[in-house]
Amino acid sequence: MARSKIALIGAGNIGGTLASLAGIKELGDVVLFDIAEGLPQGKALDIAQSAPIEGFDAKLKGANDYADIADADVVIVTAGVPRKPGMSRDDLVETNMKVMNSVGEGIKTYAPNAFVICITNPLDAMVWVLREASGLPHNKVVGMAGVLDSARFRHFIAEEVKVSVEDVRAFVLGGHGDSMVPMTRYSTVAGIPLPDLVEMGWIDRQRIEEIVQRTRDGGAEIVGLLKSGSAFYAPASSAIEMAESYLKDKKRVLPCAAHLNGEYGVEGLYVGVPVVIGEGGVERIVELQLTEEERQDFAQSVDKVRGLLDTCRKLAAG
Ligand code: A3D
Repeated sequence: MARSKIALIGAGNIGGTLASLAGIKELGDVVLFDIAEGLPQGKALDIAQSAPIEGFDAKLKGANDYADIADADVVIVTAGVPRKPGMSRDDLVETNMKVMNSVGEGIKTYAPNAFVICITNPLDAMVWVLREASGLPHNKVVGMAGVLDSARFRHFIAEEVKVSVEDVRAFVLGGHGDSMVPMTRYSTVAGIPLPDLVEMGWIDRQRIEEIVQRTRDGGAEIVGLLKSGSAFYAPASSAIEMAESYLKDKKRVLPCAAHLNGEYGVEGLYVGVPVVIGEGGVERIVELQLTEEERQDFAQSVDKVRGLLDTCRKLAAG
């Protein structure tokens, strides 16, 4: 049986980490594409040389021509520019929108049957632009953000209550980062919801609020520390978890930026919600009952995404 083919558009910090993880997890053969000449070729060769030590079989190829992504099963997009200290994700709109248009064309021509995961920021708007440019069905184009936001939340909670990260589950809705809506009543430690842990005296409400805020600011905290570029290890792990669920038809329930068609009362936008990812791409959108407070937070988050899309449409109109 032929191996799956994974195309990574953008061979920067996240792209290189994605290639390494895809190899180590033996998800398939990898093509790293970038407009920068030499960069994808160099990273592909370097990672291929880690294979004998890590013990994986995968072909790795660097490319500057979209023809090399032909018939990819999965495409993960990180092409564009990341944030610098002091910048918001929204400051990237103009540059990254142009990049999404060219990447979308490449996917439309060479990999129209792929499952496409967008990581480029500002995520909820860029995944929309990429879908439009590629013309792929909405269920085959999805954005990575919720897995990362919930991983950050899980890490902080696990540290706070001193248990394994494996036993902490978190649930987030809404746009990426600043407008994320953490669903604390559905976030658990070994199945015990956080509000119950408050009752049990493991953590207090104030501390949960602080952790929620640190999670919202999680990307900026790392940008501030790195001083050039943004987070890349956890974002890459997050997208690989989504790709794996598709390739192995695992039907994981993961928070992703998915296209809503009336769910949660939202029409025609990409927003972070829990979805089931399997061989059909986004196979199901999980629609939760929200409390009044959660509904308001979610509506605010959706408004932010809508505002960003309006900016994109204005820019597109010139
Ligand atoms: P970086 O290391 O700069 O890599 C981006 C790569 O894209 C570079 O190698 C560029 O040469 C390449 N590139 C630029 N334009 C094009 C183009 N037209 N076609 C193909 N390649 C191109 O950035 P990174 O890997 O750290 O981050 C990539 C993106 O992910 C940025 O937009 C970040 O803001 C975003 N990001 C998103 C999250 C989310 O959770 C959504 C987290 C972290 C980073």
